[in-house]
Amino acid sequence: MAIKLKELVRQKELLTGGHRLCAGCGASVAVRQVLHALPENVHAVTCSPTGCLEVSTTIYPYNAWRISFIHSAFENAAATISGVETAYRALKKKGKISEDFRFIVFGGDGGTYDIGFQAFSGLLERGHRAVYVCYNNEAYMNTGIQRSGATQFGAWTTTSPHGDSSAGKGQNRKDLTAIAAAHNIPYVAQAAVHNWRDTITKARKAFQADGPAVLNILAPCHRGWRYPMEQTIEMSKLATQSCIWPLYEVENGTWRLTAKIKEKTPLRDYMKPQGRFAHLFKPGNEGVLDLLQEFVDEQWERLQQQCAE
Ligand SMILES: Cc1ncc(C[n+]2csc(CCOP(=O)(O)OP(=O)(O)O)c2C)c(N)n1
Ligand code: SF4
Repeated sequence: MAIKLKELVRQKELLTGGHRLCAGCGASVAVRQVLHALPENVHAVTCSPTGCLEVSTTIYPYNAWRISFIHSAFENAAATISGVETAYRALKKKGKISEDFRFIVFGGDGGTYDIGFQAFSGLLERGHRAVYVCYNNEAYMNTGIQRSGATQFGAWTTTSPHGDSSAGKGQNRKDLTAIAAAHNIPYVAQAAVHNWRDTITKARKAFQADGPAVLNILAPCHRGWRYPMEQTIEMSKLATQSCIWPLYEVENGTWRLTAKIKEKTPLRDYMKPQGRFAHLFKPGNEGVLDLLQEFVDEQWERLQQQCAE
């Protein structure tokens, strides 16, 4: 079914205004896009581990969610939603519940790539019917911008500082989307907040999947990436154009690019406006930039091959 902006604007927002996320935060955009894809007449239960999204939307006694919300510890949101989904299935089987429910996790990259990784993998392996959404801002933002497994090589964070003996983060990021796909689940996709139509289409597929689904959504953070707050959508777009964050999906094992790249732009165009990479443009650090470009080129080549097979 085609997605019409005219209809979307009439839908009730399930994450309301009045939360305390920064103006220009990519995470709230990602969440609203996903929730716009919820089928009509279903109830939704979401669970969020600690992170900017969770702490800023649930400050007691206020709550910005119009769907059921469970707070969980940083490491076990996926385990929590697994338990709830199992209870739901048991109650449905006994005839004690007849309504249709969907179960969602919204986790940051710290809570997904690193600390919640075992619970995330367990949910996928056990086959729970739940949608796991990683709003990915490539660092632990809520506690002051520490590097995560999603942080790019060479990026400045408070735990990957640059100086005489370091040029920022020393490791390439983990490829979580591919790791999720390796669980052979019905649906996995990589999305980004600038392309709302693509994200909502993917979220609809995720909600329809008869088993686990994963959405890894790039959600830029101006505090941590150090760009002017009104440029979040532009940063997301540049990430896709430079192929550091290509948009694709893996549906029942079939890989497919969902946004064509007419001409791959140099990574420098994406990095230059971001303070977290500013040191890489200083004399002596050119090699780091080249290594990151090499990594991105290799990954992009591999992805194109996977999508062509
Ligand atoms: C087990 C555990 N370790 C550390 C913390 C402290 N902590 C709270 S939020 C957070 C960062 C979350 O990062 P991420 O999941 O990437 O979400 P973001 O803040 O970027 O939205 C940390 C380290 C915690 N709550 N629990
Ligand atoms: S610090 Fe970043 S992730 Fe956290 S609320 Fe602000 S913009 Fe969003």
